[in-house]
This record gives sequence, C-alpha cells and structure tokens, in this order.
Amino acid sequence: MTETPAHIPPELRALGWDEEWQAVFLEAGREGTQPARLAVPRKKSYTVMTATGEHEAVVPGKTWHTQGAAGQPVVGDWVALEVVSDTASPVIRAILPRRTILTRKMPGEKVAEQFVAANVDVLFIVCGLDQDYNVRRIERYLALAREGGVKPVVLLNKEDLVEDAARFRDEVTESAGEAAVLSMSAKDGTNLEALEMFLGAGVTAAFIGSSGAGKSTLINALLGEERQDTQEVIEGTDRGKHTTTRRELIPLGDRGILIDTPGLREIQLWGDESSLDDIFADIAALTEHCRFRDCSHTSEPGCAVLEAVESGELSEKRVESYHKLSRELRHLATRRNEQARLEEKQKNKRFHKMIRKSPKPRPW
Ligand SMILES: Nc1nc2c(ncn2[C@@H]2O[C@H](COP(=O)(O)OP(=O)(O)OP(=O)(O)O)[C@@H](O)[C@H]2O)c(=O)[nH]1
Ligand SMILES: [Zn+2]
Repeated sequence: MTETPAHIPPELRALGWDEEWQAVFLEAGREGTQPARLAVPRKKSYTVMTATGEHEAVVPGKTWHTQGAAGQPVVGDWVALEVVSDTASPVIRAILPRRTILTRKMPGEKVAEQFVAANVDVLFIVCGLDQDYNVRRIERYLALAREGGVKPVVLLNKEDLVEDAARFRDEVTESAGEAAVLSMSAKDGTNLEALEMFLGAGVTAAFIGSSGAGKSTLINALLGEERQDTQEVIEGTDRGKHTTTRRELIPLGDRGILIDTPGLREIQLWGDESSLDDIFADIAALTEHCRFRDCSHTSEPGCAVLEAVESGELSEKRVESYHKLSRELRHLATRRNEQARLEEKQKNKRFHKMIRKSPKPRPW
C-alpha cells in the first residue's frame, strides 16, 4: 500500500518546498517544528518565511559555537523552526541538509570557505556589455556555480548599448560549456522573457555579477515593480533606531523564487581543478594528446595545446587564462582549510542522528 503524500500548503510551495523536502523533514520527525526558509541573515537573528508569514528567529547560542561556519544558516536554507510562544522569538532547531551551496573565500589571512547561499537551483551570471564585459570573470562565476552544484546561465545585459550582441554571445558561448548564454536588456525589457524559461514554480534563482551590471534593474523588471526595502527596528542598545534592509529571498508566486544577497555580489574563487577541466573542456581534451603525460603546456615538444595555438585553432588568451586559473586553484588547494567542509559533513551526520533518534516520524 502506498501512502498518500502529505498535503503541501501552496504558501510553502511558493517558497520552494516540495515533496522531497517534505520527506526529509517528516523523517526527521522533530515535534513542534515547522519548515521555514531563510530570507535575511542578520547579526543576531534571522528573518525566516513560513507558510503563515515572516518571523524573526534565533539560533540557540550553543549550536552556534559548536557547529562553526557550516552550522550557521544562510539565505535560502530550509530550517526546522520551533515557535515556542507568542512572545518568545521562534528558534531555529536544525538546518535541513543542503541540496546546493554557493561559497566564497573568506577575506583575510586564513583561507576558509564562507557559505553564501543555499539551495539555489539556477545562478544567473550577469555581465554588462559595457566596460564590465570580461570573459575571464564569467569563467570564474561558471566554476563557482558548478562547484556548488548549481546550474549556471549567463546573462549579457545592456545589449541596447552594442550593435553586435551576437558576437559577444558567441565569444562567451565558447567558454561556457553547457551553460546557456543570453543577451538582453533589463532597461528596455528586451529578451526578458527568455529568462523566464529558467524560472518556474519552485525554482530558486540567484544573481551574481559586478556592481553596475544591472542585477537590481533586472530583478525589478522580473518583479514588475521597484523592490521595496523593508523597515526594521533594532532592539536593545539601538532601541528605536530605524534601518532598512533588503529581503534577500523574493518569492515570485508560481514563477519561482529569487535570491539577491550582498554576499554574492563580490565573490572570490574557491574550488578545485575538476571544474577547471569542465570550463576548459576544449583544452582538457587537447591535453590528452600531448606527448608527455606530465606536460605543463608551456614549452614541451609535442604539446597538443601549444600546437592548437600555433594553428590558430585555440586562442592564446584562453590558454593564458587556463594557466592563471589553474595556478590560483593549486595555490588555494595547498592553503585550503578543510574545516568548513568537515563541519558540513558533521552537521549532516548530526541531522541523520537526529532522524535515527526519533523512531516514530510525525507530521508537523
Ligand atoms: N543601457 C542600459 N543600462 C542598464 C541596463 N540595465 C541596467 N542598466 C543601468 O546600469 C546601472 C546599474 O544598474 P543596477 O541594476 O543598479 O546594477 P547592480 O548590478 O544592481 O549594481 P549593484 O547594486 O551595485 O550591485 C543603472 O544606471 C541602470 O539603469 C540595460 O539593460 N541597459
Ligand atoms: Zn601539453
């Protein structure tokens, strides 16, 4: 006999909740909690969205310190929220295991991974067809998306400023592997509908790109209105002081959910070389034909990469870019602090332990 699937309220679906999340959540069987999605991480609290609306939630202090970076919820996370009483702040009891995670290198001396956004399905890489245009940067963003398990889509914005958008599309397509490359104008709405092909009910899309590339204009165009800043009253020492913050998670009804977070706006590369081979699939294929197995593709005789450059089949700039990225990745790899990954692993372990501890899963 098959069980009838539990009913999912449309308000939760609009936030990206689906049967698969539901199954994980029910299995965990945490009594007294409900699913909530993280909309704004703040210093001491988190704005979360549930089937019934927005709440200002907290994480118990202990969890905070024992779990480290991976234990901190980020925008896009699904959490188990416990609403204790009408007066007390709701408490985040657990973070559901993430489907995807976008990360960046933490600024400063110590190399550590910082989690920026979770459970993103599509990453829109926005690049202006003005002085912002830079194929190498797009390649980095592509690598970042792939490392996080997120599907990248390149948006060449401001096509109204150029005569031959197709030329740019072709150039980027050469570097983009399987990723779709679109040109458009957020300002006059040209080709905006092409973007909608990647959105849809339950799909979470995030935006990345330099300042001025047009992300806000694009999001407003998708919303069909100016995004409103949300007013917030800080309590405690700054009692009564009004600050405005932006909601970073924007539900679009049955067209999906948008994530726009400052953490994604300026990002450094963090990853490994497997993505390099993915981005530079053409070069990776050539390296198989080099005479020496440990060819560095810089000066060796019989190097298939150098031969391809010689014959004009491969651009020299692309090879330079390959070497540069590969050097950076190696450098990072040796300095890498495995801590963040370890923490995520342990957190998942803990989550599954929690599942095992509750023999009778109950619906929430
Ligand atoms: N010509 C043209 N200008 C655009 C287009 N899209 C955005 N702009 C302009 O580019 C400027 C920057 O746009 P924003 O949307 O603020 O860029 P952003 O990526 O959100 O920038 P940050 O908020 O700094 O990260 C604004 O003056 C927009 O009007 C476009 O398609 N064509
Ligand atoms: Zn070679």
